[in-house]
Amino acid sequence: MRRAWRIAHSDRPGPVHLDLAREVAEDPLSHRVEAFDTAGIARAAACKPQADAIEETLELMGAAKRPILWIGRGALSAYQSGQLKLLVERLGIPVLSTFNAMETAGAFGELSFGVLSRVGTSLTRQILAESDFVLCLGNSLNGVSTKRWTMKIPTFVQVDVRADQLSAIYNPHVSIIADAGAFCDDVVARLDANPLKADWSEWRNACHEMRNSWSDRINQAVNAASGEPISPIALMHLFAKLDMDDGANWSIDASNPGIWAHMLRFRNNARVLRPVNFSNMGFALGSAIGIALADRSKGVVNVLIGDGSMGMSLGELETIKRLRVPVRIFVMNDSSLSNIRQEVTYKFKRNESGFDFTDVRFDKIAEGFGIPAARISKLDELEAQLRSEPDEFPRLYDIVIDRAPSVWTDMV
Ligand SMILES: Cc1ncc(C[n+]2csc(CCOP(=O)(O)OP(=O)(O)O)c2C)c(N)n1
Ligand SMILES: [Mg+2]
Repeated sequence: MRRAWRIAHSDRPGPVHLDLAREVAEDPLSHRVEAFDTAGIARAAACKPQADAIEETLELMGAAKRPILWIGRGALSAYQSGQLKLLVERLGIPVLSTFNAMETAGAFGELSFGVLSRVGTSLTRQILAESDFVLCLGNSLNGVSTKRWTMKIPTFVQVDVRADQLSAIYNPHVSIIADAGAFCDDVVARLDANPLKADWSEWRNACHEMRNSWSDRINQAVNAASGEPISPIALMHLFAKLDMDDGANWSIDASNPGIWAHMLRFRNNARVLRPVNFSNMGFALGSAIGIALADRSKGVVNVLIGDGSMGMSLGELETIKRLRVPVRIFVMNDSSLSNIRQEVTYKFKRNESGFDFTDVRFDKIAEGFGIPAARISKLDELEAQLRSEPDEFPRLYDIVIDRAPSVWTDMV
């Protein structure tokens, strides 16, 4: 259990699978189980960086004109503890997040520019392309982040508590084995004593201009969208407009829902679950039940889920109803396995059959389970319902989504 706790809380924090042998599960406990010292384990896991590696990093960064910080899930504990915020304030450089660290996408106010992944947004792709130095913190530069290792990355330093994540595919100029929080503390202390002379205000301004153009592109896409069926871009824009990504809980399924969600800004300790590495469908609803029940005081969990994934998860609705699990389910219903259809069209220029469903009424299915639900065909209907929503959950919105916008070509 000590080991499980350590795994859950260090490195990339997350759930741990405990595999109990049957004899262990059947045996009555013969002694009282004492609580163990979790703070001690956390201290032992906080591996400190070497001082000369920090000097080398700051020398490279100080010589750069357009540095960025690209954080991954390995930096999540440092974000939650506030250590990362101090580092970002001291450095004053633009911050990108990996898909796996989506909850940090808007964590640092004006310095946050969102999620860079295989798809990314046009803004995050542009910022990486124009940068000349990247500090990768708790970011393994995996296939999802780097478009299967085809992205060009300039001079970079990689900091990770796991040695096997360093130089896995890309070769960093400096690699540092350290806990992200310990790295933040040491760099902040070093900069307090001896600040860098570099002035990156021009670069910051250039990034802010890029963001303004990006907002214009989003507004254009939203205005150009026909009202019915609902454009996925306009749906994300509505969530952002209603601040539904601010400090909130989200569980997001595989496929296009996760990709369109790159447009959200997740601020103020939002919590976001998604199946990054295996991108397994049918993840979001079960996970939402887990986090909603783990701590009911944290409020409602928003679920963003495609109709394909929803079809795979229907049995969960019974559990949700019976245990009155506080979830707000948004089904992005485009009657299709759109991500796959769009990939085939994009890569192979073919339009095969086998991706599309008939029109399934998930609102009626939810009602069959006793869960209040509505079918939404227009965005202003959804906005009106969300604004006057009773504070009672679970609840499901079956949203008719326009399947035409492709994540391969139309991501803003
Ligand atoms: C368990 C599982 N089976 C199959 C896949 C392959 N796959 C990836 S995306 C996708 C389509 C998902 O459709 P839907 O949930 O409706 O989302 P959409 O892309 O249409 O928004 C499929 C079949 C997968 N990722 N996981
Ligand atoms: Mg679909």
